[in-house]
Amino acid sequence: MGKEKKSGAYPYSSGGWGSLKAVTTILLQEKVPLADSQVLLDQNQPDGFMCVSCSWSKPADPHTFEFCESGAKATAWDLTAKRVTPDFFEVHTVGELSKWHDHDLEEAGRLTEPMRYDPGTDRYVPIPWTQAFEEIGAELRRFAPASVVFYSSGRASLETSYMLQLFARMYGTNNLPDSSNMCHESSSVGLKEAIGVGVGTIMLEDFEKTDLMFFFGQNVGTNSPRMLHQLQEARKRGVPIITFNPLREPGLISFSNPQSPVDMLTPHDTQISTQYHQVKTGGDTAAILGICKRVIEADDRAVSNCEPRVVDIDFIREHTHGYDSFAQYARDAKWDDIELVSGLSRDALEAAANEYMRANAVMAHYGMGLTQHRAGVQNVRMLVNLLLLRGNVGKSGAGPSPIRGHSNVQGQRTVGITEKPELAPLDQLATQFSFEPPREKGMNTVEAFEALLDGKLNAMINLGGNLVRSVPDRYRIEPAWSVLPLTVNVATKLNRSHLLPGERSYVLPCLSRIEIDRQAGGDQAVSMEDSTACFHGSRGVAEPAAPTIRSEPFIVAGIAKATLGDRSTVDWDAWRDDYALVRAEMGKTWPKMFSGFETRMWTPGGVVRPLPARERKWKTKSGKAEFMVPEAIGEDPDMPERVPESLRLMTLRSDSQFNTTIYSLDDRFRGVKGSRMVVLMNPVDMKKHALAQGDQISLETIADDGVNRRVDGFSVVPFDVPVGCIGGYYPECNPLLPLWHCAKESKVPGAKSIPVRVVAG
Ligand SMILES: Nc1nc2c(c(=O)[nH]1)N[C@H]1C(S)=C(S)[C@@H](COP(=O)(O)OP(=O)(O)OC[C@H]3O[C@@H](n4cnc5c(=O)[nH]c(N)nc54)[C@H](O)[C@@H]3O)O[C@H]1N2
Ligand SMILES: Nc1nc2c(c(=O)[nH]1)N[C@H]1C(S)=C(S)[C@@H](COP(=O)(O)OP(=O)(O)OC[C@H]3O[C@@H](n4cnc5c(=O)[nH]c(N)nc54)[C@H](O)[C@@H]3O)O[C@H]1N2
Ligand SMILES: [Mo]
Repeated sequence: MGKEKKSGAYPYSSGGWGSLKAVTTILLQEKVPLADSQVLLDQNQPDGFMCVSCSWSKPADPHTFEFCESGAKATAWDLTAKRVTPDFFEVHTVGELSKWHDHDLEEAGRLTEPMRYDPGTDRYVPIPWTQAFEEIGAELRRFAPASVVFYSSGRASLETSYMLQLFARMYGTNNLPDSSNMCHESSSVGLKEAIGVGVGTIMLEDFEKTDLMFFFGQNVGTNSPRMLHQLQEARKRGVPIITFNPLREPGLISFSNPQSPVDMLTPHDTQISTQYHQVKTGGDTAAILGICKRVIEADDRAVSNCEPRVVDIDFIREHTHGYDSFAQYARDAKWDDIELVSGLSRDALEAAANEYMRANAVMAHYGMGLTQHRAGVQNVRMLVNLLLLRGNVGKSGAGPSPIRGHSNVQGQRTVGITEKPELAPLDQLATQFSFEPPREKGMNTVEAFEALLDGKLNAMINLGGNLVRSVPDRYRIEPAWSVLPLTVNVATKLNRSHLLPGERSYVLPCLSRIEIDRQAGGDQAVSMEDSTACFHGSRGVAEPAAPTIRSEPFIVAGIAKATLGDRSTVDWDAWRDDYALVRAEMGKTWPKMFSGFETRMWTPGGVVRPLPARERKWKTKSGKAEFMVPEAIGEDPDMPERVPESLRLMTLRSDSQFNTTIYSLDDRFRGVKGSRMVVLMNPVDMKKHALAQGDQISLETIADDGVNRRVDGFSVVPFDVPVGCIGGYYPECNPLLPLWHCAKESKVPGAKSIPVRVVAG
């Protein structure tokens, strides 16, 4: 493991010299002035700003350089010296910009002024802020609230999100989808059912106490690299890490810490994963079942031999429900089925189980490899089954650990961004603000786009995001989006979604969190929640990209006031000027979480959010932690196993992108250069399809809904990926992903298992 060179794979560990070079390259590419590059030193420091990239936890005692390559790239992207001013739009019509590559659109620089689309000239033209608010307010008043969707993309602060949800509800709708609907909603649903909280229970200190970690479908080296610090520390203590991933991701194999001179100068990288299992995409439920089966059968033997139990029977009796049926299901499961679906041998799974049985405190980290499947919720529940067997929830050093995506995606939900009325404190909001909130369920992201396709939407108000790229079924979505009566995009950079203007379209430039937020009430700070359910304050340090840019709270308050007028009891202007007033209201809505937050938000290491499951209090239906019996281990109802040429396409992120933001066309870790239009394929599948490296192919979705989904222009790259599974990039592959191919319970699109076939290029 570690250094061997695989076909097409990056031969070096993640971090290290390559990482430093990549940071320097992007600082130069974005022409970030030297003074601003110093800003990196403030990243994730107790008094500085929280990184805009991932949501990984911020330690109380941070490293001097508490940033990583991905965070540095995201920061440089925001601090760029390039600007998209009104002059830019005078030169370029929307029709012309539509032909630009996604990378070039964002690379053009930071948006500086509010703009409205002018169909006469096919250009965006500048418009004063107050006029933009008035016009948007007047439009919104015309529409039925149920036909308007308020999307948030996961970066906006707790304060902005609280304001947005209140505005939407005062306006009359629970249509508050967010990026987690495409991301960890399978966790929000699955963990809530299983342990009574929809978030992970581990904290940073658990890394010091754990004695085994699982990693399922999360690419730590690229997507949450600061976490490598904790992994490395744990590995130094000899803690094993068992990884399940179809690809051998360099960041999960070994790591050299670019901030540790010893690591940089010695040839010995730390090995990260001690076992690496290349599970088939969609094979996780089967793989975990195999591990559980081994544990339960070992326990059965212990019982008959009067030896100490292997499962934590006291915990199971006192704290769980449904063990017997699950145990019986696991005993009855056939190894042949488990091996076929997981693509892993019984020996391999038993080796993982043996390690698990030796460990007293086990964490299970996971990401999109589990959640973005038709059976995404089941995958999550299955992982909890495994943890429950040996009491690995609500114990130090142990617990489920969904690694969240966007830097405040978890927090947005905490403060009421949800389409599910039962998850929002509606009665409290009703009394606190003297209004009657809507009680009917709103739309999540997939439902919102179904409504869009059905012609039922009048407006999309987007707080960040680039939905025409990030949602499934792009070729069906785009025409529907471009005839919407109203789109409002609050954004830092120009993106594809702005270039399909409907009847009326506004692009409103907002500050990045990195920038100083000056309001009438003084410089403002905001707050967010990380992946381990801790809240942190964040204060911008860089000069704003332009004086005409406004903060997100300013923009939300402006639209809310213009839309609601006298209907609202909120003094939106006062909130706009002083965010402490918003935090005070959050404290009234959720006293346990946010009372005294104004000072507590600066607690080093963050304010710990109270989670009953951490204390083994289970807010579930039965009042206990729930075992689950899977419906089927052959996971995917859309996967036509009968079609011999079918392949499972997983859509991946490279190290040079943040979701739809493409920093460059390279994927350094996977050794792909200069193009993202590639298909990573096992040489066995290449042979079966008579393909050679570099051959041009198209992919076509296998579905019987009468829609032809096809993307052309891929080139084939031989890769160490399980037979029958192929990899492509997100968002380029999104036209292949049907909107309905999503998890039943969470509606998370099945982006890691799209049934496709190869067609001639
Ligand atoms: N630099 C950077 N950082 C990011 C982001 C970014 O785009 N760039 N995005 C942010 C966001 S919003 C999110 S949600 C997170 C995403 O971070 P991750 O959760 O890591 O998501 P992905 O990169 O989509 O895929 C994760 C891994 O799943 C594996 N995989 C695919 N299918 C399966 C499967 O069926 N089973 C298993 N076990 N593994 C599978 C893939 O090989 C890949 O290594 O990262 C966040 N951080
Ligand atoms: N096929 C496939 N599809 C996927 C995924 C996948 O793995 N495969 N992953 C899914 C996941 S996990 C997610 S989270 C979604 C993400 O999808 P989206 O929510 O659409 O998110 P982004 O691509 O992060 O949005 C990028 C835009 O956000 C704006 N922006 C950046 N910073 C800020 C800010 O501070 N404030 C505001 N207001 N705007 C800002 C910029 O203008 C930028 O162009 O995509 C999902 N789609
Ligand atoms: Mo995400």
